[in-house]
Amino acid sequence: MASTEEQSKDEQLEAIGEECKNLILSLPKEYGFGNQYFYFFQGFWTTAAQIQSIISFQNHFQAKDSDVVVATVPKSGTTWLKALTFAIINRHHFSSLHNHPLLTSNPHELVPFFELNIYTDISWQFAKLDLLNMIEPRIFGTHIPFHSLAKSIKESNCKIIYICRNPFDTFVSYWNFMNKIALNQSLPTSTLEDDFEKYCEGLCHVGPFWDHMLGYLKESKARPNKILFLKYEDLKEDINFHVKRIAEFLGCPFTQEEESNGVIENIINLCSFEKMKGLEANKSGVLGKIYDKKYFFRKGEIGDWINYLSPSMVDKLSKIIEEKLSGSGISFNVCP
Ligand code: PAP
Repeated sequence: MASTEEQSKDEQLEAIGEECKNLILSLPKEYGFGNQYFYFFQGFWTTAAQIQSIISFQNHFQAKDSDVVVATVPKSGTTWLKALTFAIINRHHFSSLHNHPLLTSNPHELVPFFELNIYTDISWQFAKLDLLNMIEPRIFGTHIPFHSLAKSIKESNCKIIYICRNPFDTFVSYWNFMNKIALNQSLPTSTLEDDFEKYCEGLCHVGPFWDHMLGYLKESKARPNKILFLKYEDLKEDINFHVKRIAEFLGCPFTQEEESNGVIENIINLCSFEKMKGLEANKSGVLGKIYDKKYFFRKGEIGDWINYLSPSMVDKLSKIIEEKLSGSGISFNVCP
């Protein structure tokens, strides 16, 4: 836990322009997950740097009907879904797997985040893109809740694929990730107990998680051709079915010939946790200045939470899930 003196200053805020800073200073502010300040902006918690880029994204992004957006709760399978989406959409360009970009690039380098890569000046600046001249269909990633996406995404015919994961494993994955980053930067780490409390209060990036899930779920029910709602555990259980489902949703179903030629299996293997974790492209190197690529591949399992959470934590989070999500249709398989 950081000291009170350390807590008093939000360094992200120091780097932000005057106009945006005034807006941020008017928002509710709390010290949250991973020793960061969070602001309650447009109905969710996020950091000062993110607010600046989300506003820029909302003001400037022009969606095309052919765009595909991979939207996720952090630590729910973003890297996996970006890889699968990229591989499915581009399968005709890279039918020989020997020169596939996923063998030499991390999925986050192939599918940029709006708020972390494209519309940011102060962090993770590795992908300055010419948006108008990107090869179509353009594929983007985001953690932004549905209601705060740029208007043109909601109004155009572009497609959104959403993934969430059981909150027990998501929390454990998030906590491990944030602590590795803190250690790497010689910053104070936070205890599992402290971060668990913050997570349960929704005081984490794009939290609370239940509102994030419910927002995308509602839209996916209202517009099933626009938003495909997926869960990490379902992909783990039957990846073959879900790869086909994603391709159909995107309007590029696999042909009989592709199926018999093993195209689906090739994509599944290329994007599998074991394959991706073992690639040099994901074992070394850094995204932006602080995110070691290897941090995105830890265990890739369902149920690792059992090694971290006490019975009382499990009880508390179970009650929150029951209270916030029961009746919504969202339920999770939490065991391997
Ligand atoms: P992000 O939101 O920061 O991009 P994200 O990719 O959503 O992270 O989450 C990382 C989790 O997905 C890690 O889970 P773990 O900590 O429980 O291990 C990571 O291991 C897992 N993961 C990454 N790639 C894959 C993959 N190809 N298949 C399955 N799980 C994966």
